[in-house]
Amino acid sequence: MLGYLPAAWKTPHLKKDAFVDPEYWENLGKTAERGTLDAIFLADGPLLGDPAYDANPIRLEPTVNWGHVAAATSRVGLVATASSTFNDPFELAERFLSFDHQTGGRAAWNVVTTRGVPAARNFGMPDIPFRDDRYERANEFVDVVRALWASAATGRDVHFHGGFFDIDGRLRVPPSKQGHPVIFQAGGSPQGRELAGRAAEGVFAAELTKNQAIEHYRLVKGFARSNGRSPDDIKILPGLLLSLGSTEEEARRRSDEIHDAGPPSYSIGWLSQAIGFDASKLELDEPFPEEVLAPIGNAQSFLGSIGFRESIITQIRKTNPTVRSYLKQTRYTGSGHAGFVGTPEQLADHIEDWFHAGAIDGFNLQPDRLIDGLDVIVDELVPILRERGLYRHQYETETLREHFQAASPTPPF
Ligand SMILES: Cc1cc2nc3c(=O)[nH]c(=O)nc-3n(C[C@H](O)[C@H](O)[C@@H](O)COP(=O)(O)O)c2cc1C
Repeated sequence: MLGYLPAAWKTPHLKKDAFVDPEYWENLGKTAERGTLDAIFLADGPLLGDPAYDANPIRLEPTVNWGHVAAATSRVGLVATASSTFNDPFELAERFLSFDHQTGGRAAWNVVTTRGVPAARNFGMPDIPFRDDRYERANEFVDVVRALWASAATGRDVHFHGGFFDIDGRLRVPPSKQGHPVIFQAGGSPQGRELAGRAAEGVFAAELTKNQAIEHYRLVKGFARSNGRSPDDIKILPGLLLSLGSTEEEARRRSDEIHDAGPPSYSIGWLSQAIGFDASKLELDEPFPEEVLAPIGNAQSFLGSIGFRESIITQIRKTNPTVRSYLKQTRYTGSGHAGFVGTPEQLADHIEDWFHAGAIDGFNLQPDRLIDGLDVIVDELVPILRERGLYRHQYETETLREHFQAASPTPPF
């Protein structure tokens, strides 16, 4: 991950092997820690991304990658994504609890069900299972993992017999400093929201507008309540794609420069997979045809993320732009994830506004290019938030669960 704009890799400031360079990652971790950020986050999937739109296809497995950063830091949380469709719960429970020890109680597991046929082909499956099936497995998977983590504390074996998994036994790994890793969830379909409300302590979401975010927030907190949880036990953090500058013009110029360094296929390719339609076939100077915007006939077999698709279609319907102007506009508004282009001061206003509107508990900030974008967050945004009394001046706690004020360490079983 070199940045959230796909052409971020084009900068001469980066070494060619930054993707896998321990020093690059350690520096990012140290910078985040200098800003007393709660955590840093890695999305992932067990497949090689399509280079037509994914410019960050080369990567190390996240828990291994965070190993370098864990050793170079002592407070910042480390969130690693792992799929419930293409892992085994016993193996994952053990791997993540070990990772939590290695980080001194700063680890989180982001549960995803994974889209993308190439992932299925890596596991001997001809196709990705339907969304309902993936989420059914995900729910059971999370139950098994939590039961195994709880059994590490009680010392009693788990006896679990479900539709997907059978386990009689327990882990070798003892409980960690924060009990067990914090659980995140990413996926904005109704099934994803339900899973989040039931089991997650952090939610990574794709919400383009404040109203969409308020609705998502209300729904997920509602699911938490109906599962007997306190809504405060689950923190909702939509992505926010950032280009920052000392003036708005400078920030726009930076976004334009990074975009223009890459081929147009990056934005068209991303849009195609996100909406489930080959956008290269669309007339650039025409509005999007109704067949593209209409609800998907078979949501079950739609391969992309419903969360991303819904937020993009809502955005297009609002202004009915031509394809060309939509692609241009998304440079500043984001696509899927909301975008923000402006000054750190304006960003602080934006964060405050969404927070007070009940749309977010925080943002998963996504700098256009990490190597110089993360410093601006730490050195310019964070001091403004501190001045306004909205952000910590130093870490007051040690574990991610404590930074995050997430749910109690050992959920009851
Ligand atoms: C904000 C957000 C982030 C996501 N991150 C990942 C990821 O890192 N890896 C992955 O395999 N899927 C990721 N997904 C997709 C879902 O977990 C899942 O793979 C998808 O098919 C179901 O998403 P849905 O519930 O939005 O339909 C993400 C989805 C959203 C909305």
